[in-house]
Amino acid sequence: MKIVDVHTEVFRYKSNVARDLEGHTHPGPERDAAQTLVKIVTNEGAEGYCFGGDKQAIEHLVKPALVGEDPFYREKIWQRLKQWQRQSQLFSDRVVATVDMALWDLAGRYLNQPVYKLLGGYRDKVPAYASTMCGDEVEGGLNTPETYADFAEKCKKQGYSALKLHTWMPPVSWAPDPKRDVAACRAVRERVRDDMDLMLDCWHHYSREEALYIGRELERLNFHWFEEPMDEHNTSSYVWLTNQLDIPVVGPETAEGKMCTRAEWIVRGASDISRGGVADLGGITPLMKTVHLCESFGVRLEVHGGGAGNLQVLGAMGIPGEYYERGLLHPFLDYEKPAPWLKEIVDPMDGQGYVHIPQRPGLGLDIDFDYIKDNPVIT
Ligand code: LLH
Ligand code: MG
Repeated sequence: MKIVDVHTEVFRYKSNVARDLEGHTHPGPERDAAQTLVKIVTNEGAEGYCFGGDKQAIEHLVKPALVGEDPFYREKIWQRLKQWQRQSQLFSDRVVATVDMALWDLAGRYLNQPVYKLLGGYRDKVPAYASTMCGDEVEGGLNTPETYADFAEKCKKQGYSALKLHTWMPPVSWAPDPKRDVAACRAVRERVRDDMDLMLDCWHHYSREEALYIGRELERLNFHWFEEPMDEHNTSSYVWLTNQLDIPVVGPETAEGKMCTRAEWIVRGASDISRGGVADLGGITPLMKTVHLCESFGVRLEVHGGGAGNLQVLGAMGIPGEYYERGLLHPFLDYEKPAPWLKEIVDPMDGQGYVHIPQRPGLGLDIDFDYIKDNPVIT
C-alpha cells in the first residue's frame, strides 16, 4: 500500500471559547473560527484522519515526505519528520503529532480495530479527572475560591472522582498570587471533603520559594499531585522542589525534547511522576516510547490533555497512568456537546467517572463529513 495524497480541509464553525494574551482558554462571545482536517489517502482506498495541524506545513512539507511511502511504516515516517524538525520552524511537535495520529487512524480503520488494541490493549475504560480552565474575573465563573468550590461540587455530582484546578494566571489582574491559589485549593477540599482526588496546576513561572510554599500547603490539604509551578526549562529548580516535597511533583508537560527530556528528568529526579501528551511529544508513537521509558524506571506517567490520541494511549498503558484529563471545563460551557464536526464526543463519561474508549476503528472519531463539506474556508 502506498500513500498517494495528504490533504487538508479547512472549515469554519462558531466558537464560544477565546484565548487570552498568554494563550489560556476561557469562555467568550460567539466568534467565527476555523478547524483543519488532515486526510491521508492511499492507492488501496484506505484513509486516515486527524483534526488540527497547519495547512501550509502539511501541504508543503509533510505531503512531499509521505507520498509514495507505505502508511504502515509509521516509525520510519516519524523519525524522518523528527529529523526535519531541526531546521524547520513550521514543523512543530503539534504538526508531527497530527500526521502520526492520522497514520494510526488509517491503520485502525484498515484493520478494523481501535488504535489502543493495535498498540496492545490494557483496559477499556479510564477514570477521568475534571480539569478546569484557568481562573478568570467573570462573575460566577472561576473568579473566587468559592466558585471553584461550587464547580467542584457540581463535578462530583456528575460522577468525577478527581478534579484539577488551573488557578489564576496573567493577564488576570490579581494573578499570580500563591496565597489565592492555596485559598482556592482549600475551598475545594473543604467542599468535596475526602471524596475526590485533587490536583493543582498553577502559574508556571513561580519562584522556588513560592512553589515550595504552595506545595507544602497542598500536602496539608492532602492533594494528589502538584503540576508545573515553575518554568520547566529550569530542571535544577524542579530537582530542588521535588527533593523537599512529599506530594508527587508531575512533569515535564510543555518542555520540548520529546522522550529525551522525560528521560533526563527521570535520571535527575526532577519530578516524581512524568508527563506528556500526544501534542507535546509529537504523536502516539513518541508517547508510547515515553510510556515504555517510564516503565523501565518504575515511574508513573500522567498523560497531558484529553482527546482521541491521548485516550487511545491510556487504553494501552500497562503502567499507571491513573487518570484521563477531561476538559478544559468551565461552569459556563457544555463539554458534553460534540464539536460541530463530530457526531459524538470522543470521551463519553459514565456516572462513576469512567471514560470509555471508543470501539470504532482507528482513533474512534465519529466525523460529520457533511458538516465539513458544507462549511469550507476557501484558502
Ligand atoms: O495554561 C492552560 O491554559 C492550561 O494549563 C493548559 O495548558 C492545560 O492543557 C494543562 O496544563 N493541563 O494540564
Ligand atoms: Mg498542566
